[in-house]
Amino acid sequence: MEFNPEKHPHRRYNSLTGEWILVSPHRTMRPWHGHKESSSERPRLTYDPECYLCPNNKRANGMVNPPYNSVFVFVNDYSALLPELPTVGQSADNLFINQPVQGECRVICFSPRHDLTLPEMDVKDIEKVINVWSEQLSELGSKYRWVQIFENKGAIMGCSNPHPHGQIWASNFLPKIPEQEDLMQREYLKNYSQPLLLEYVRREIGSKIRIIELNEHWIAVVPYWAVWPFEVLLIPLAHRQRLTDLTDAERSSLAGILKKLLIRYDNLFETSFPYSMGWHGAPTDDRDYSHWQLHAHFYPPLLRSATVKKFMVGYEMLAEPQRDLTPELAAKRLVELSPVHYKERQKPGK
Ligand code: H2U
Ligand code: ZN
Repeated sequence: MEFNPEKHPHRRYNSLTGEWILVSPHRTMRPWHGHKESSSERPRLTYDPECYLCPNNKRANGMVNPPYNSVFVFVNDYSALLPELPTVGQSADNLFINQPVQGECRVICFSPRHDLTLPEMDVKDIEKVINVWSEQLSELGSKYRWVQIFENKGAIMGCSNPHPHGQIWASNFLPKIPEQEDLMQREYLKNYSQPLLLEYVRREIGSKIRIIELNEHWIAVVPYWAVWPFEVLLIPLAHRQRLTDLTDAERSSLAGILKKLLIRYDNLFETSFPYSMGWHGAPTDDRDYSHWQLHAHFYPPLLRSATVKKFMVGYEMLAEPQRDLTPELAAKRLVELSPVHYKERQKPGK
């Protein structure tokens, strides 16, 4: 019998992190059970007097938000990292090891409108979010080695508030995942004389089977090594190390592809699609990072419906991640969806 990756259990290697994942495609020979639950969503208010992120409202620590009308950034009232603490004093023990850290955490409101999400915002307004991400990276990156820009979306992801917002955590240390990606990309450039993700993009464009969206400057694919059912990797086509390196044209086409990708996500189960997403660019110290290629990861937990999520338990916790649906099939499902947001289609007269 010949090995068929569409049918036979196999492992795939994540070339970006150096981790393996078990793929069990034979388990999806069952019919597709995806179903929609749009009826459970109620329209939201444009302004919610109870929301701690809406303009003019009071936050938990008593501070009042300004009457902002675009993107608004504030220092997280419950920051996980704090600036100006001792940086020396690392333990010398060989078992009980710790390290003092410094950092800053901020919250970024994408819009003053309480009822919107990124895919429902105008491309011009998404572009403003991208510009603020870049400004924040520039400012915090001048002080800290790693700036993690991310969005937690949906209650299922532990997000506390539907008001469209993300977070920014800056630290004087390189956290584990970007450290692995740094190592893998550095090795790849050394061995093959080109950046890993640029070669990856070239190969994905050649094969086409995992592409969700492609425009003049960006590609969105379900990566070959995806762990989450509908995981996506978003990468610029040109060699860019950080968000701050993007041209104006690349920023506006990023806004366009983000909107298109997130509309597909929402349309999959006709629900506001939950996920954690975030940017990985070169660390912001002054070492040589020519091996780095900027990219964003999207990790959505949903598997078969607006409520059925993939659990990372059992084998995943104890051995390694596992998936049934192949990344190729996941890509096919996303590509087959309407490019028009389901809420637009549901409006009277459409
Ligand atoms: P989530 O996106 O995970 O819900 O996080 C929202 C953040 O907002 C969270 O980190 C902060 C929380 O600390 N926050 C404030 O800074 N002020 C508040 O008044 C409430 C929440
Ligand atoms: Zn709000």
